[in-house]
Amino acid sequence: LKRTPLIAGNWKMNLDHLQSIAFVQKLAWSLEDAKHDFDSVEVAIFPPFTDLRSVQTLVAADKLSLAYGGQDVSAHDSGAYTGEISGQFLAQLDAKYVLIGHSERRTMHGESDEIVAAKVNAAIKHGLVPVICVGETAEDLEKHGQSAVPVAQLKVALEGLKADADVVVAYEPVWAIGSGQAATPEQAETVGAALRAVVAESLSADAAAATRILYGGSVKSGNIAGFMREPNVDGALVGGASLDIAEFAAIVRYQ
Ligand code: G2H
Repeated sequence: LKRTPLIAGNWKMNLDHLQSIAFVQKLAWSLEDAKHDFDSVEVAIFPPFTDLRSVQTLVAADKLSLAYGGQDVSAHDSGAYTGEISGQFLAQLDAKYVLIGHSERRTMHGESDEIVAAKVNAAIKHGLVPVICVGETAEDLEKHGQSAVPVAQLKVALEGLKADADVVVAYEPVWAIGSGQAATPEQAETVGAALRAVVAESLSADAAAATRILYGGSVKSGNIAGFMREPNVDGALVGGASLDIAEFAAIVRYQ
């Protein structure tokens, strides 16, 4: 079964409104100029919530082959949840994906595995594809080895989902995020294979074959090809390097 690789840019709280709209337009032109085949590599961006409406307008007006999504979603549908964004609102903006459980949410906003699982359910309920982020800290790595924590996190995140649930998994070792010190392709492959086994066990063999497992953590144009050669790495979640158009376009065109 062929899995279309996904290269995703997580802007975090970078790029203000003017920068982000110009960025989307220039990225689209750059990929068009390079005759990028969007059927062979899907491209997605995760701008701040406040830019999703503008991105939607631009993508629709110019018929861009660019997917986008939120960087987080509420576990609730609607109601008195000040500051939260419902999956329904994201779906209304034609968002396809949503990041869930990024390590910055887990560590800085106290998101437990259970909260992540509730958000995954909410995303699926509203027709979004959750990009479930998992990964071990340097301390976890030392104490438990590399796969144990991401495997445990993913098991909780997938609990109770249907056998054919459409999810993306992003393996992001916390020690590699924004540090310039990426994991090796071999490390990403080892954990990627372990995560695929969790999808098989928790959902189904078919879901495991279809699910894209991304690597994230200091990905750049110089190291993307090595990751993409691994059978259990189906793309990348790119932070810092997604903020530069030429660099991000080079990552998308890694082949
Ligand atoms: C990990 C990654 C994007 P960076 O957070 O999600 O960021 O590529 O800057 O390490």
